[in-house]
Amino acid sequence: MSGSIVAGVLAPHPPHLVYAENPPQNEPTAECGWETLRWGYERLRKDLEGIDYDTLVVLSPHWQTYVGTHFLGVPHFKSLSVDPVFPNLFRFHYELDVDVALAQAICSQAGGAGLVTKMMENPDFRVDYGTIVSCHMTRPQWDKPIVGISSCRATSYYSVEVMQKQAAVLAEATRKAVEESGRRVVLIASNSLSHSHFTTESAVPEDMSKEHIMSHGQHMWDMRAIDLLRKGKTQQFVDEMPEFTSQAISETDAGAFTWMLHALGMPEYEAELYGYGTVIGTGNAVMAWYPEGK
Ligand code: 2X7
Ligand code: FE2
Repeated sequence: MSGSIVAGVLAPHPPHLVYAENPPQNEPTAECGWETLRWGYERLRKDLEGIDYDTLVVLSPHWQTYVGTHFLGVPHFKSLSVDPVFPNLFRFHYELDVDVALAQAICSQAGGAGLVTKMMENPDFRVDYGTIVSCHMTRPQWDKPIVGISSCRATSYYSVEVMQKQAAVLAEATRKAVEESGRRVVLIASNSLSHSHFTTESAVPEDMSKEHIMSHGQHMWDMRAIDLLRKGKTQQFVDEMPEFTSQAISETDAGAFTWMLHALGMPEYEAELYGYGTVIGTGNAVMAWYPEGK
């Protein structure tokens, strides 16, 4: 039977969200914090409970590969992930399975379509915190295998326009490989929206009296993005992506969001918004698209 993409999720990865959840895998503990986003993720998880799927396919801005797009290619990873900027918040003992067959299939489809690709087969590789946080917040049971895809930084090398063209090719390769695999998959775009952030942290990181958006301009850009996506104007959002990315210093520069929206077929139906909130000044939305309905 032909496989399908059963959902696409915009799943931001500030490590603060895992910190505030206090899962047993994370060493630091928090009193509270960032509830609107965490409650949003909770509602997302409830909706995903009603959907049958095999694998999570995630593209993360914090796995940065400067020669081509790489794919996790080892069946099992176990290690400690420490956030380089927030080691006080995120020291997470992870253990995860990889759907290597699907990763290989996407890798070779993308390679055949002209992208530079590589399977990452080093068993001692440390999986990046973006992948871990988005997957944990979406599926904290860690009972589904993942496909991990890197960000090849085409925006930094070239431009948002080049990044978008490559992301569209990767999306088509993903869709074809998923269909041929027979898998039912959930795609995850792991990124914040506006991404300019404070450079100092308050004494109590989860002190929500100190949390707010970096600037009014950033808020306006985030609201425009969410409004377009909630109205099903996905193509318009993607067309505006170069301006959005530069004006909101957005983490959409990584290509994850463009990749996912293309793989979903540029939805004309409304996105589900589960929550919006700021983390150390950045703007973050938890959203989902359900091509087959919920
Ligand atoms: O990686 C991140 C992020 N994207 C946003 C906010 C805070 C920390 O880490
Ligand atoms: Fe990030």
